[in-house]
Amino acid sequence: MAQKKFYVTTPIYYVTAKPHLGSLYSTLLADVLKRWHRLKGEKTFFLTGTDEHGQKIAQAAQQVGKEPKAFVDSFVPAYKSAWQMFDINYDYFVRTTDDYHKKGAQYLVQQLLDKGDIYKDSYEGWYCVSCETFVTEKDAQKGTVAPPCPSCGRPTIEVSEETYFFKLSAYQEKLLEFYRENPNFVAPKERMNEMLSFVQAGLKDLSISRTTVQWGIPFPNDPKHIIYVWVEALTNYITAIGYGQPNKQKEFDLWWPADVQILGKDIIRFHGVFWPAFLMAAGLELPKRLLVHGWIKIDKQKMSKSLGNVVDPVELHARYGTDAVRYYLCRQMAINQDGDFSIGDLEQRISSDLANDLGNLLNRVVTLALKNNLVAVDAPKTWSEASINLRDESWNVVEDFANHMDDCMFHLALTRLWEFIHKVNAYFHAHEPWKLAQKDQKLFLEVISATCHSLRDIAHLLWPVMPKKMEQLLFSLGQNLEFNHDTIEDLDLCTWHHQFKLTQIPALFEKPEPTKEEIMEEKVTVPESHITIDDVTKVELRIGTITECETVEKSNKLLRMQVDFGDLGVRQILAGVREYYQPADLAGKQAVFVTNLKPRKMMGMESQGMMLVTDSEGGKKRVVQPSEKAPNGSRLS
Ligand code: ME8
Repeated sequence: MAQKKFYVTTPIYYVTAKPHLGSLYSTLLADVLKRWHRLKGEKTFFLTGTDEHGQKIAQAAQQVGKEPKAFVDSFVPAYKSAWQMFDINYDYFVRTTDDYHKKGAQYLVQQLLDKGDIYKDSYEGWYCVSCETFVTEKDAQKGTVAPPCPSCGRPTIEVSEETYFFKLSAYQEKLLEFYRENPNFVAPKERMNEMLSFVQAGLKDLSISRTTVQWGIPFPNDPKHIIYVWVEALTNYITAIGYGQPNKQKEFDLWWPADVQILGKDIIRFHGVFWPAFLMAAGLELPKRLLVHGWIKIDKQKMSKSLGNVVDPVELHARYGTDAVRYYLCRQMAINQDGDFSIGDLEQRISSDLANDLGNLLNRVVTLALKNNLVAVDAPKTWSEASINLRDESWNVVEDFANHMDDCMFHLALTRLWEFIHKVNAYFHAHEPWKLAQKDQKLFLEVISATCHSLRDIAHLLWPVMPKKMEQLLFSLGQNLEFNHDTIEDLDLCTWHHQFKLTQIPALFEKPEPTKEEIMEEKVTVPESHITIDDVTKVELRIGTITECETVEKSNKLLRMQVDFGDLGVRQILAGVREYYQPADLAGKQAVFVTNLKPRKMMGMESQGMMLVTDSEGGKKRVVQPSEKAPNGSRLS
C-alpha cells in the first residue's frame, strides 16, 4: 500500500509585529497534527509563513519610516525563532515577497483571466485596512458614512478606484453544491453553518486588484494594478509546493490538495468561500478540510496585536518551557470555542496533570524499581486480572485517542488520555508495590512492567503534543521513538511484551513556584463575628453534582473534585475531607457549595468554590446534601 500523505497549513501571518500566543496557537495545532500523522506512519508536509504585502503592511512600515521590504524582513526572524523555541517542526516557511510566490500568484490570476472569470470595472465603497477587506453594502451599517468594519470594528476608509472583478457570483451554486457534498469540509459544524448562510444570502463579484496601493504583486499585463493582497496570500498554499513552476509539477501533485488548513474564525470567509471559488475557477482540487478554531481571549477580549493585550510566547517559554505551554494550549482550549488564557490555569495544569499525574508516576516506578535493583524489566509470561484490565483499557484509550485526534479534537483526546493516566496511578497505588518488593517478587515485577507498558503507550500518544518530554520519558524506560514505521500498528502499542531498561532522569516537570500574591492568597482570613443580612445575601450557595473526585498528591487532607453547576459550567473544587471520605464515596453525589468565593490556590491548584460540611459524631465532617435531587446550579435561599 502506498504511504499516505498529509499536508497541513497555517494562515500566513501579517508581519506588523512579533508573533503572539494566538499565532503560536494556530501554528502549534498544525505541528501537533503533523506529528500525529507522522506517528501514524504518513508522509507529512507542514507549511507556515508570513503575509508581507498590502496596504496594512505598507502603512505600518511608513509609520516607522522604513521601506516595506526592510520592515517585513525585520520581523521574520522573530517568527522563525519563536517557532523553533516551541519545537514547531514546519517543512517550509513561505514569504509572499519570495519570487516564486509572485510568479505563482500571477499564474493563478492568469488562469482566471483565461477562463473569462475576470472583468474590469470600478469599485466605490469602503475598505478596512486592518483586515484588508472590501466592506460590501450588505455588511455595512446602514446610514453610516464610513461604517465600522463588521469584523474588527475599526473605522473603514472610502475607496474609489478602477479595479478588476472576479465573477464570484457565478460560483454561488457550485459552492453550495460542494458544501452539500462535503459536509465535513469545515470543522467544527457551527462554522460550516455560518459560511452556508453567508453564501446562501447571495455572493457579489469580488474586487481583486488595487490601483491606490503599490506594495504588492503586479497584475498580469496591467502593472498599474496590484493583485488584491488576499488573492495572492491565499495562493501561498499552492505556490509554496510548486504551483506555477513547471519543474515542480511532481511535488505539487504529491501534496495538493491540502488535507487540513488551519485558521482562526476571523478569516473563514476568505478560506471557505473565496479560496474554493478561485480554486474551482483555476480547475484545481479543493482542500479536504478547514479546521477553524476559536479565540484565545484575555479578560474576555480577543487577544490581538492591535488591542495591545497580547501574551508574548517568548516570556511564557522562559518561565514554563516548551512542552508545558504546548500541553496547556492543546488541553485547555476547546478547539471549537473561545478560551480565556490564564496563568493560574496554566500553572495548575503543570502542577496537577504534568508534575503530579504523569511526572511523579514515572519517577515513582523508576525509583522503586532501581531501589530494588530492578534495571531490566522483562514482561511476565502471565498477567493477573487487574493488569489485564489495565491493558484492555489501554486498547480502548488508543482507539478513542486516535478518533479524537483524527477529528482534530485535541482537548478531548487529552482528556481521555488523562482518564487512563489516573487509572494507571490507581492501579500502581492499589498494589502498593513498595510493600510487594519484599513480599511478592513476581507480582512486584508484574506491577512495574504493567506501569512501564502503560507509560510507553502514553508517551507515544503524547509525543505529538510534548515531543521532547516524551522522548525523555521513553529514554528513561530504555525505549526509542523510531520513525521507520508505516502504520500506527507498527508501534506495537498495547502489546505488553516489551523489555524496559530503566534509567533515572531528572523530574520531567517541575511545579511552578508560587508567586508572592499566591502565597498571600493561601492565608486564611478570620471572619467577623456579626454579619448583616446584606452579608448573607452576598454569599451564593448552589447545588452541584460531583462528577469526578480524586485524591491530591502529597496532601492527606484534600480531595479534588469536578463539580457540575448546570449553566454555570463545571468547576474544580478542593475540599479538606479526605480523612472522612474516599473519592468513590463522593463521586456522583450532590452537595452544597459557595460559588462566588474568590478562587483560592491550595497545593498549587485553584479551587473555584467551597463545599459545605458539617460536624457529626466523633468529630467527623459530613457533606451537606439536599434532601432530594435538585437541578445542578440551583441557588439556595
Ligand atoms: O489574518 N486566538 O493574518 P494575522 C487564536 N495574513 N488565534 C489567533 C488569535 C487569537 N487571539 N489572534 C490571531 C491574517 N490568531 C492574514 C492571513 S492566510 C492566507 C492570510 C491566529 O496575522 C488565527 O489563526 O491577522 C487567525 O486566523 C490568524 O492568527 C490571523 O493572523
